[in-house]
Amino acid sequence: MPNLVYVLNGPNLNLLGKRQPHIYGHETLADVERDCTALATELGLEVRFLQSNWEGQIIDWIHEARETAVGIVINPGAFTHTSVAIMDALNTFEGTVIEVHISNVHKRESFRHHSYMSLRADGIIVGCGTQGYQLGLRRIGALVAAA
Ligand code: DHK
Repeated sequence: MPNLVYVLNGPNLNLLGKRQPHIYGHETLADVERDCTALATELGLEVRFLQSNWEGQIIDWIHEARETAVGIVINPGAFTHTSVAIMDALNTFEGTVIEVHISNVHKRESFRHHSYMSLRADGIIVGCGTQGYQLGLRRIGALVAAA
């Protein structure tokens, strides 16, 4: 049974490709899911790719991942900068957590410079576009292979 990785996406990422493409690019979330699924197969991982605009839903998925997954790749969208509750949920997860941001948040408004997620994340990928998700999967794949 392949090692399961949750790829979690927060608010507004359902509009990827349409939303501020000069910042977030032209790829849709469906494109990202397709690429992650293909890469996961190559790495011997299985991906559960999810998006919600609701904080509680993301927390419930993290709780689900506690029971089943070796890693979480998470782009919490704006919850990155506000959600102690998502950080607390991630702190209950014992596998690898990789935080991804499509844009380089450090080149943007100062309120985007702080991340509650980074207090838990094992790795952080910022400003690599949607490729960041694949980099996150590769990192988890490497850790699983080395274990
Ligand atoms: C996505 C968002 O929706 C923003 O709220 C974050 C992040 C940045 C991203 O770059 O993927 O500030």
